[in-house]
Amino acid sequence: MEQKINSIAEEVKSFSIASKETLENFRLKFISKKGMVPSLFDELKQATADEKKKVGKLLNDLKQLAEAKFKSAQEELENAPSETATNIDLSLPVVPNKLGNQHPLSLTRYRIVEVFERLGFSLADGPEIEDDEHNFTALNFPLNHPAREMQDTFFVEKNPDILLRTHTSNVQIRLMKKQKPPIRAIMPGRVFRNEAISARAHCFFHQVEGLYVDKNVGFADLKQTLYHFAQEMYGKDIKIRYRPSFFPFTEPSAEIDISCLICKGKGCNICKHSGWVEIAGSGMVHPNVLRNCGIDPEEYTGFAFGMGIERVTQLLFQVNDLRLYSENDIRFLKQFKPVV
Ligand code: 2U9
Repeated sequence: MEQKINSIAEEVKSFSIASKETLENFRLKFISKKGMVPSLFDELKQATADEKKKVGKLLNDLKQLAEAKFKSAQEELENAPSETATNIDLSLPVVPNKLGNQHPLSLTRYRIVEVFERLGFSLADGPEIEDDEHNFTALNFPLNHPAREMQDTFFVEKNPDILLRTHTSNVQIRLMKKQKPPIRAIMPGRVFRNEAISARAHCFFHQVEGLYVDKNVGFADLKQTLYHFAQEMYGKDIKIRYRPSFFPFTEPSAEIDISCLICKGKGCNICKHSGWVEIAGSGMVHPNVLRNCGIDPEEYTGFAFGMGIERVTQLLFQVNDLRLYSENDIRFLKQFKPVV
């Protein structure tokens, strides 16, 4: 029996416990009721008194050895980090989260809105599907104006005409019909023109228009407001000029040019060697338009302006093809930094 106890003691010592599963196997094999150690105690009961004296101590030592090994392995396994945690390689570089990007047109719109909000302009919004009255008639468009033709505007219904608005001026009309001056607001929004798509034209684009109606509003207010806008947008060194123009809804009217940002006015391909690029249109609100909205032109005057957000963005970021704005190509979109 002595030999048997020694050989089981060797087996206990060399038994490798690396997991909860092998710990349980160890318990079953050596210390459970039917395990090797309790069976040796049963055997000992049949031994002679001499033999009991001789191997009793050896057997107790074996029992303590097996139980101590079980206890320490159990504690070690309980305190060990979980298997999944140990499999993580902390030296690997992180996979960066792919953050979205603000669209360049949104970036420009936020910048434009910010400049005018600081001047006390509020934001106004209106429908993209509009009737003839708010898109054309109230704006003093003559009946034979080309914008009223099928090939220039998208008509949803004819007689009475329902169409996709060709400018955000419908919002000014709605505002003036609803609200008494003073009115000082800007209208950003999407507009539609029935045009073949190319690098320089699209069937939809985005505008910011503005309106200031009050007593004693004059052309000097228009000039200074838009000069301030150009400086805020393109820097203090920018030069601005007003060219006489015609729009049915303003009188007098002027196109607004800024000095070319690429060649600083010297002349290049972008400005077609003129040193100037067009950024907006403007004018004093036509008395007929004020009257159409229930505002007395003898009491109130106002200025209005309109600009294409695509155009302002093109000059800010040198985007040379209008189609890029709506193609959703991530390589184009991710070049523009979000405004924080
Ligand atoms: C009301 C009265 C007047 C808005 C104006 C322009 C001149 C203009 C163009 C710029 C480039 C449109 O995006 S674009 O193609 N706009 O030139 N817009 S004055 O005048 C108004 C608007 C509403 C009631």
